[in-house]
Amino acid sequence: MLRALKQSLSKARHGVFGAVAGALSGKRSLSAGELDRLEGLLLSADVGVEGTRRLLQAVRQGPSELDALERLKAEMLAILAPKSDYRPPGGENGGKPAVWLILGVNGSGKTTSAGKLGSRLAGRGLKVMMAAADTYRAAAGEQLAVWADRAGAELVASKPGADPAAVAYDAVAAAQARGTDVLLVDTAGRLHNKKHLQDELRKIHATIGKRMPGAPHLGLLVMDAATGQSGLAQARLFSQAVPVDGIVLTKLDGTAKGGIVLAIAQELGIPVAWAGTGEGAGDLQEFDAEEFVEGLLGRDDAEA
Ligand SMILES: Nc1nc2c(ncn2[C@@H]2O[C@H](COP(=O)(O)OP(=O)(O)OP(=O)(O)O)[C@@H](O)[C@H]2O)c(=O)[nH]1
Ligand SMILES: [Mg+2]
Repeated sequence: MLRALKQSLSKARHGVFGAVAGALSGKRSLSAGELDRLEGLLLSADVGVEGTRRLLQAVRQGPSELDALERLKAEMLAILAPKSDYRPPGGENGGKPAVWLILGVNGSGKTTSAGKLGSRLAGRGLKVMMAAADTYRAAAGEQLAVWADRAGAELVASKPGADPAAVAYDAVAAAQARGTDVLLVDTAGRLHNKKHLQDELRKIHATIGKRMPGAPHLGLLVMDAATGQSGLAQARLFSQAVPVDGIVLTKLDGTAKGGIVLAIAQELGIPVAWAGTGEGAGDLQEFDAEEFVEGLLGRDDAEA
């Protein structure tokens, strides 16, 4: 049986990365024309300029005992490996609650990812609370309530238009009072403009820290895998406002590209912690670099 992450990468494996694998497999060296074509494929897969340059270099000059595809895979792992196996702190690390701030542009999958994370943490026996600090969109709170219910997590609701920093503050107080292990704070991704968004996130971050020094303990940026190169700009925008410790890369099941993971690792050094692979509560995988590279460039076991 295919592992879940690899399975979810089926579209990417059959898309541009399938073309890459086909072009490199079994070859010891590539002609100038083949290298140009590879460059185009990698750029179109969202690997980014720096990542593409690094991969091309490895394909050209990597160890001669490896074929071109093996050299590419090894270099992809070298880009990802220092950033993988990242395990964020859970509520088990002493100070309760662990406060996780969920960030990202609108529609990236924040609320869904908060729900999946809540289910997963609750499944480990942790006491989870979710806070609806997205007060911008009227339906946001209801959507989070459904996820909290599904996860068996407590919910701190809010009214549309309420001050999200105040909601977050109250949620930390409630979590402290109730012995919550992990508090997940869902935020809004769309505001009037970038500065407003950054200012509001800074305020939420600072207000949480006022109630609980040292919190939030984790900033998770939720990013749609199909976002492409503007994902880098998004990550920079959020990082300028608050600390971003890890990325939840969503909708990997829907992308025919997937190279953005390499661009993020290469250019920003932010680890991808989880991958969203569908809309269900269980569709969240811990990111594993080897499984990811196999998922993009490996054989399709199911058809083998
Ligand atoms: N296929 C797939 N769909 C996903 C995944 N994650 C989220 N979605 C879908 O993406 C859409 C947007 O997800 P939300 O969680 O509402 O996104 P959001 O970032 O909270 O959006 P706003 O609150 O409007 O900023 C929903 O239809 C989700 O079901 C995923 O990993 N795979
Ligand atoms: Mg949302």
